[in-house]
Amino acid sequence: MDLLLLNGPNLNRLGKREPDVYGHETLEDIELRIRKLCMDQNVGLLCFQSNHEGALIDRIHQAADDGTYGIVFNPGAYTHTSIAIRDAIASVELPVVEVHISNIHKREPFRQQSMLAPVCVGQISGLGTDGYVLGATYLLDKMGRN
Ligand code: CA2
Repeated sequence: MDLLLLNGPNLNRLGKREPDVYGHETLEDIELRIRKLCMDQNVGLLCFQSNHEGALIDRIHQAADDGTYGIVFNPGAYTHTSIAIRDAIASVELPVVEVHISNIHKREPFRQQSMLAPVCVGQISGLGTDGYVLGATYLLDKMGRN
């Protein structure tokens, strides 16, 4: 069984701008870290990033049908706006961990609300890119307990 690392809009630009907010790592660096973590436990990692809401929704649906165990998901700005992504998560049985590099609760008021948190198993926010590692670790542990 695999985990899916899913990233939303603009996260393909990580490491290129705003290092004070999002750090220096690129998305490829993050994917490599999570891939190594999964490999140590003989679990595969699928990675997908899109700047398009519908593509993210299609990928969530695909994960439900292809035997993926769970999703580590940074939805980017769709976190704050997308009822469609919320409905997609609610429409699948998979555990989804919402991850934010920055602490969205310390930022502008429009970032402090997540449309998605109520349908995710949990939210990790403000721990930098380690949040992805912590989210994946949670799912790997949960997988081992099943
Ligand atoms: O803190 C996070 O991880 C966010 O999900 C990042 C999103 C933002 O809209 C959310 O409110 C919080 C933005 C990702 C934009 O990524 C950039 C990467 C490089 C340079 C500028 C932005």
